[in-house]
Amino acid sequence: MERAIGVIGTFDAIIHLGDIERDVRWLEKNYGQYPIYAVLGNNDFHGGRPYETAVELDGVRLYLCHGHTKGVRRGDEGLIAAAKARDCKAALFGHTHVPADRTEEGILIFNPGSCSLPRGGAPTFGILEIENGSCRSVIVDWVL
Ligand SMILES: [Mn+2]
Repeated sequence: MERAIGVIGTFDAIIHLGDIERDVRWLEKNYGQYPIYAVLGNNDFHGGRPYETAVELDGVRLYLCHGHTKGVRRGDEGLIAAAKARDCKAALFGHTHVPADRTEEGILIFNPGSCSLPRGGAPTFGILEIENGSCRSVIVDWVL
């Protein structure tokens, strides 16, 4: 995370999509001046955060979940339904550790992958550039 944040440089908020374990405490300690949005994953047992939520950033509503309760290994249907139910333009998830950046039924399906435990490729993270109600998504990969 520290390397990813260094690569990004400037940003307005941090989103962590679950299996947060100690990560969010580290983020809050080191980057507590930024808004940090985080959801619990299937390996989080301490509570204190929701399993899913929606946030609105500069006019774009984002649905956030870890993905294990939405069947993300089988397909996008659960994500699309949950995002639509919350009037969101994008569904952000983790769990698979495999990056995704595609649009289905008008919903951005976005998984940043993993910057520490990638599966099947290089470490990755995601950037969303949100401005005036529009959202541009990028997956960044790099070799450690
Ligand atoms: Mn998981």
